Amino acid sequence: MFNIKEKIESIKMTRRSFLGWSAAITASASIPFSRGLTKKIQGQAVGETSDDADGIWKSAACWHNCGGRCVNKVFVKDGVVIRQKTDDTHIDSPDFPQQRGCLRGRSQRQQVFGADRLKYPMKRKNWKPGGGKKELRGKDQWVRISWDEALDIVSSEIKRVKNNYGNEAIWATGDGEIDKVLFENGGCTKDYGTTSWGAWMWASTMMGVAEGYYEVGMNDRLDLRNSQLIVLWGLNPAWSSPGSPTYNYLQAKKAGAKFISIDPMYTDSAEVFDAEWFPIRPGTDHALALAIMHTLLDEDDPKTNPLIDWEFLNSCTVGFDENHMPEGADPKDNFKDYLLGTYDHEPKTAEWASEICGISPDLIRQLARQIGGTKRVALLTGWAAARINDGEGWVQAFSTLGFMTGHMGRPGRMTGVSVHRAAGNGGPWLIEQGSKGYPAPKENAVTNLINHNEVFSAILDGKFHQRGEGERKANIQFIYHQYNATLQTRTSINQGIKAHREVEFVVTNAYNLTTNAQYSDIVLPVTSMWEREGGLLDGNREMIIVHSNIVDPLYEAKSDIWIAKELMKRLGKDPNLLYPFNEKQAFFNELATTNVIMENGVDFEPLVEITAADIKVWGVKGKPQKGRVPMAELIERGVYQVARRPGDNFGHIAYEDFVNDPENNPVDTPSGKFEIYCETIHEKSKEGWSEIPPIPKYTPKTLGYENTFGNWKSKEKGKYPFQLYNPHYLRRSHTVFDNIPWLREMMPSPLFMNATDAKERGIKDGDTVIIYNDHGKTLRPARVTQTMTPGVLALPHGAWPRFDKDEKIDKAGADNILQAPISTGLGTSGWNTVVCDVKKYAGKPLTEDKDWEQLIVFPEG
Ligand SMILES: Nc1nc2c(c(=O)[nH]1)N[C@H]1C(S)=C(S)[C@@H](COP(=O)(O)OP(=O)(O)OC[C@H]3O[C@@H](n4cnc5c(=O)[nH]c(N)nc54)[C@H](O)[C@@H]3O)O[C@H]1N2
Ligand SMILES: Nc1nc2c(c(=O)[nH]1)N[C@H]1C(S)=C(S)[C@@H](COP(=O)(O)OP(=O)(O)OC[C@H]3O[C@@H](n4cnc5c(=O)[nH]c(N)nc54)[C@H](O)[C@@H]3O)O[C@H]1N2
Ligand code: SF4
Ligand SMILES: [Mo]
Repeated sequence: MFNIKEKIESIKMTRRSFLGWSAAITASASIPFSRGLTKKIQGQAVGETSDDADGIWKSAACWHNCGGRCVNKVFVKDGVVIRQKTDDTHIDSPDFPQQRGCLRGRSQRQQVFGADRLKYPMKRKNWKPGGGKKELRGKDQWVRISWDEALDIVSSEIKRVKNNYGNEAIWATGDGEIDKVLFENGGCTKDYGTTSWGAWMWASTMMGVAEGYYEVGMNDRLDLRNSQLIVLWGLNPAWSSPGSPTYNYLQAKKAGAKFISIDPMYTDSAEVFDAEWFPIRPGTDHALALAIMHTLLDEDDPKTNPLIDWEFLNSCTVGFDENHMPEGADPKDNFKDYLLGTYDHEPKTAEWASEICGISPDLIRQLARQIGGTKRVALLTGWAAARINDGEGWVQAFSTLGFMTGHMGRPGRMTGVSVHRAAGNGGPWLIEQGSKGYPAPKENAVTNLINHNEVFSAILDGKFHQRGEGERKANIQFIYHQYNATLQTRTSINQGIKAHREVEFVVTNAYNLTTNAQYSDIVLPVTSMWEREGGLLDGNREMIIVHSNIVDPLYEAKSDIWIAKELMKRLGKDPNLLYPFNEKQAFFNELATTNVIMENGVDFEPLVEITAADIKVWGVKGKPQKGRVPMAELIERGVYQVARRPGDNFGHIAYEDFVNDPENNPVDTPSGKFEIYCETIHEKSKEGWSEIPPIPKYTPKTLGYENTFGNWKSKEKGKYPFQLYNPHYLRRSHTVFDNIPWLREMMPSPLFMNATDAKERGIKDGDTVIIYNDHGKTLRPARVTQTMTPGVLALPHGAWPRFDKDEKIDKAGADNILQAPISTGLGTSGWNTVVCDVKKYAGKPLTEDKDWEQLIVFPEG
């Protein structure tokens, strides 16, 4: 059998060389590392270093939901990975940048070959059908069992729970192969939410703008260089879009753009781009946007001081003033009169907003003048500012600011979401990823769909709100966790743990002892992507990664597909219904059906050239085909990237056709225009949790800034005087990588807090603090800094909780310890709206995360 100890010992990259490498990364705030070295690396062809003549470089998957997508290669010798590198497949240039990995990708080996990999199927010692000491979940001992025993238990539990309580009693979290099995077996309860998007998920498309994932709402990266002013409104690409985006923004900087950052934290991106920083309170952007627009209205003079694009408003939008209202709407409900306070007697002035958002009235007016008075502006936001309770109005207000200033549909001018792995580079994908060709799964016969905020209360209270219908009963007795970290990433962790101790059965497919796995009865060890056949991962619009098998499956790990097939058999179904061919054939199918754009910028052609010999060598079914790159060459390179140059046919100006001729190119709304007055949002919100007005009227956000006061009028602070939010953190991809000691050493995951706030509470940099509210308590070392907005705490997203003995205090700073399980609006995930308090911890100070014991179940013997 595979000997992990030997393998780890033979890994040549030392911890020290890794830290040196990653320190360079963070010091330069994630600008792809030392691009000057490229030429040197270039001279060194694949597998050609003197001491490694018999090894081979392979393209290794980095498959996480990490905000980037990069080329990662590993040097494999005698089945052992001894070195990693990143993109050296072509000479780097600003127009045609390499796709360089970050510190997490670079430490992937520490995950795949970590001492904490799960090795065998395991059972909780006290588990019995029906639950067996359910309160011991998370504390019980683990017993090694065989795959046969494990799969027999899982399948018989599926049958038992289905017979006793019906299919609704089975809840499969995330999206994965197990869904398909359960759908074949009568269905299961599912959950949903706005996860990444916050309020951008639905409110955006309802009013006619893009939601942000496919980035068609932004111009492409070469056009970004035409912007004179780039506003990063809640955006920190250096942390949350690692890979090439920061480099792309830097080209705009070099071309002369000024940067502004509106953010509770002075971010690494703000530093790299030398941005003017407007420190804002989380969840108050809506008020700021209204005040900017009020200032524009107040100061605009079409002749002497044009700040508003009236023509854009007239031709492309409805709802701005009483003369441009959609049919059936009350003219008094127009946006302009709301801004001016005509009917509510509350003009949305800079003074009004300042009290809420914390930015001085003069600075708000300055901001308005810069945005309205600069010709070519990119108004870019992330999803973070909308991952708040009652966030829909912010999405509407931000978009309306773009409409008012006409920064849309023209070179160097754009307003929209610029986030995740395609940040700073808008436009349709230039490569269409192929399909594995598996049959479509059966439709789920169970219609129960639980909002993320209610997943655990549904278990504990036996009911939930089915959107569009009302209250439904729930009786969940079986949780199947696959490919997600639900117990950590949806809502209140403490409530989640209670719920996990309530049901009769919990099973998790995992490769580490994740939080989901810790609270399970059965854990099935899965392979990582490095141990599978290989496949494709799309990156940004210009490139696609082809990754290969790196090593054989470790220990007794099996793929999720293998598990799904075995469960099908045990449930009396034919696995071929779901998987009529093997994983190698699936990889081949994906390659064969991937298409790439042609020079004309319109048509697509097959990417991969396949010969009869390739098909024979692979032992798969298929036909030879012409394509742009021979199959073997593509697999060796591990990436295909469309070369770009200014003036090529691959550029993108978002909404250009609509803005040029709105009548003939309507957007997808009832009016065919961008809807400042949006009846759809209003109507849909009635099916959800709280009513949203058709225009973006400011209301205090549930658990937002206003809730830090006991009395808003007298400005007396309340029980929980701080706001807290969760930046996505470079040490992790959500919960993934949090177990890696190297990364723990690099980035300590502190609580970021303002220096004046800290001083008032006697907290010094590095002190252990306790952060608490009604939902939980958590500890962290404080990072005391002037680069945080006063009154605001930033707790990095994704740490795995680790509790003290009596399970009262989490020591790891797991963000959802502090989250309230509530839904607002259309069912938005409101993670960045939390109120809490913080004080110096009176107990034993924390040791550094890097020194914590790893969660190893069966040490190598
Ligand atoms: N408080 C708070 N909560 C948040 C956020 C926040 O900002 N604050 N952000 C939210 C956002 S934007 C998102 S996208 C979500 C992410 O929420 P999740 O998707 O739940 O988080 P991940 O940590 O990415 O979970 C992926 C899990 O899948 C496992 N895994 C990886 N590969 C495989 C595989 O091949 N098979 C199996 N079986 N498992 C595999 C990993 O080990 C990991 O446990 O979190 C959300 N939650
Ligand atoms: N390193 C790393 N990168 C990631 C991820 C990860 O887990 N780790 N996750 C990826 C995923 S799935 C997603 S969805 C994206 C999310 O990416 P984003 O939505 O961009 O989220 P964040 O990176 O949390 O926040 C971006 C910036 O917004 C600021 N911010 C937070 N709240 C507010 C607010 O209310 N107002 C304003 N103005 N600013 C605010 C934060 O300080 C931060 O600088 O990140 C992706 N990138
Ligand atoms: S940004 Fe993502 S894909 Fe790229 S190296 Fe880092 S973790 Fe891997
Ligand atoms: Mo996300």
